[in-house]
Amino acid sequence: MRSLIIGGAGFVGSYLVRHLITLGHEAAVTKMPTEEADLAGAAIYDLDILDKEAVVVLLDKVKPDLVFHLAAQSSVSMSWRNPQQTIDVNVRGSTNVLDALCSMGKKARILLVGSGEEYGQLLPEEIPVRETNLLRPANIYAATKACQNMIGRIYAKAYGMDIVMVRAFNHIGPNQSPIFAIADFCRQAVLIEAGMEEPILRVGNLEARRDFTDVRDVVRAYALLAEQGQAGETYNIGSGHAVSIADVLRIVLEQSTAMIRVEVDEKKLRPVDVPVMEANVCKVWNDIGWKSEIRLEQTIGDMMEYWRKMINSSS
Ligand code: A2R
Repeated sequence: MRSLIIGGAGFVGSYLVRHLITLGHEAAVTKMPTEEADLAGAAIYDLDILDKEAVVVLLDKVKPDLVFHLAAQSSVSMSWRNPQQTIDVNVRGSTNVLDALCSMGKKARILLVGSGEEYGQLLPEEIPVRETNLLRPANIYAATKACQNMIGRIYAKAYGMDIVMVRAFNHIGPNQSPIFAIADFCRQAVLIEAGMEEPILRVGNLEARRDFTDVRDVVRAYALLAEQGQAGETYNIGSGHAVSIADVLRIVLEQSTAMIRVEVDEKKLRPVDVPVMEANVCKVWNDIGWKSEIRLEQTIGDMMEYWRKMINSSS
């Protein structure tokens, strides 16, 4: 099985590539020309998905059986700061990938990675949210991923393309960028432990409730869906349980060896924050038998260890 992972040098991509290699896939990975990639066993190619011609050339060269499309501007906060770039990469870039696949002689299966953010504001009776729920995206990132999903469905129907779509809820794990809240908490806690920061951990909205899954569970779902998911269908990927950011912070503080005070930083508050996101994960369980397995405490513990290693090795 030859798999192409577009955006494979990112946080999720790096885990996915390693997982696919252990499953025996022949892995080809694309990264941005500016990115570093340390992915032993994979063939690595530079690709900017905004360059449509380059996407066509690459697909023709790799001739994959499976394509995992992960390349994206993946940050909600960045999407507020740079909506144009988010729309370009997540909508125009994804359409370039679909167009190139559509024109490729060989029929490949594609997994399009979307987000639980697509649902946006949920009514109490809609929680946990099912795949058929109305989409009310509440930020630019969410709107672009909803758009990608709609275009994916249209291409699957109109051109008979073999497309499986996912809406991944928040995923976390070692090696995640600290532009994301939980990685930021772990990094701040470890800097405080190391005596490199004053003992104040700065946070944004602690009330929001999110559905967190370990990235290692997420990539297991992607590999299974690519194999067994139904074409033209969308699957929620999450734990099925929302927890408040305050509860996650509590786990971080419990796992830290330092005495830490928490302060709200106005700059970390977002213009619009959806109060609750929780996935209904019955469809993915019924269709492919996947559910998340790694406990939140374990994930946070591994993230703390990751930051201890990073910070100790740089000091
Ligand atoms: O922005 P960079 O240099 O970190 O590169 C990111 C890459 N990327 C692109 N690749 C090709 N052409 C572009 N125009 C382009 N713009 C960005 O996509 C990065 O290597 C990758 C996305 O990885 P992360 O930002 O680490 O996201 P993560 O958490 O791995 O999420 C994977 C997927 C995304 O579609 C998210 O929206 C979704 O899962 O949650």
